[in-house]
Amino acid sequence: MHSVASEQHDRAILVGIDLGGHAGISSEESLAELKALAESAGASVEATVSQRLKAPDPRTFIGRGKAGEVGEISRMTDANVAIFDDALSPAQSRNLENQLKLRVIDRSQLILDIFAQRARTLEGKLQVEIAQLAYLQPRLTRQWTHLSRVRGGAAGGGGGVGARGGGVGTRGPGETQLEVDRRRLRERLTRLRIRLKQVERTRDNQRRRRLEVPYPTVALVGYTNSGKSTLLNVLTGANVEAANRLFSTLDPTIRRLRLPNRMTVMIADTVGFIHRLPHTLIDAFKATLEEVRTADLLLHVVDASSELAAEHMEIVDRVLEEIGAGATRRIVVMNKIDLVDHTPPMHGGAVGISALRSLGLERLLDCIGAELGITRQEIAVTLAASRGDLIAMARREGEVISEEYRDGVVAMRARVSPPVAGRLRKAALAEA
Ligand SMILES: Nc1nc2c(ncn2[C@@H]2O[C@H](COP(=O)(O)OP(=O)(O)OP(=O)(O)O)[C@@H](O)[C@H]2O)c(=O)[nH]1
Ligand SMILES: [Mg+2]
Repeated sequence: MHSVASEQHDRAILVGIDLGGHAGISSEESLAELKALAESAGASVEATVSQRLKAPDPRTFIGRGKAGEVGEISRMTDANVAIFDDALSPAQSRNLENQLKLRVIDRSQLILDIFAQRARTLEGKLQVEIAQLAYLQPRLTRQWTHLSRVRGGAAGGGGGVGARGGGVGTRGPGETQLEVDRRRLRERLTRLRIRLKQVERTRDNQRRRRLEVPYPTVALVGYTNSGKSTLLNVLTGANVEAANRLFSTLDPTIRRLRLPNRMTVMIADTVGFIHRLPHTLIDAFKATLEEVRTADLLLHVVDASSELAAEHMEIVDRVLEEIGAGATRRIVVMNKIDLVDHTPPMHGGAVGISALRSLGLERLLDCIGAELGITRQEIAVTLAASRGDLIAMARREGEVISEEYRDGVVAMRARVSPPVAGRLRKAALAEA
């Protein structure tokens, strides 16, 4: 799939509208975020245009006069792409491209483009391409001739959509170029989805094997750029790229972490969330986000130095709800406290840390231990005395209350995490 804003250095003009009077992130703040997104994609921002409107224009999104102004500015600044902060309808993008004589993309396409640049694993690449094609599907119209241009043919000339000659055996009689493009896109989507299913099955098996190692899992979640990867690195010595740009991390990384209370957990870094995350992306990434959905505990990492911390938290909560992790227990981690001179508001047992300066980490680890400790359960099982491995595991990962050996068996009472309890029960000769 083509990358929309990355091949060469793009010069962008940003366009947003202000509908006025809604809570949450203002249009100005949203445009500032769009600028960070554009720069994260490798474009330079030449100008930003905003218009106050009661409602978007159904034909050109911004008013027609404003569109003329955007065209003027783009010529003056030599911009080659206009990036709109809001979702454009297929017709709006088309009309704008015709009028502005510029490539026109919207926020969703920009985010998809960043994801396309960052995807490293096969699974990530498949997910991104599926999201891009799903986005393109309803936009594939006669005027949208990208696919046909690639093959060097223009889709039907003037007026009607003409059937093209030639290509015997590749298309039926009378099938138009547009229909061919649509069919190809559908077929490619189907192929990609089948391939992704296969890749996911492998990953699922890996996860199941990992879960046989009975460690509770903790997932780092949060707004993009809040410091999740930095925290994973400082806690586990992992080597995940952490950078001051949006969506550094795409593919999940999982590491083992030993807590001060001797509990071992698996901790997973995940993709960041953002204001108006494209839906095709959430859908495509459902499987990757499985790490979040199946976690025993979420660490919601917040950039406490951001003026929009509260709005970001709300957006993260909403996405968690949407992917089915709304009910999972969580610790709110106020990160980057080295940048705030006042203590950030610590509602509901939040923990303040600086991942970069290693501040507050012991307390965070204690909180993780305490939260997961709550889920420890007391079990009484009889094991074959030869299962020294399991007895050692119970001692290592939990608290053994009593052990009694007789006649080649051991009766044990212990307080352990649910996965350890499951393992012990599976191997038990009897349960009290
Ligand atoms: N001052 C300060 N900067 C921090 C702290 N933690 C992280 N950062 C910086 O914040 C930026 C983003 O950090 P990352 O760890 O990449 O953030 P992330 O949440 O993984 O971001 P995505 O993967 O893009 O979602 C980097 O420049 C970090 O150095 C902190 O405690 N204090
Ligand atoms: Mg990251």
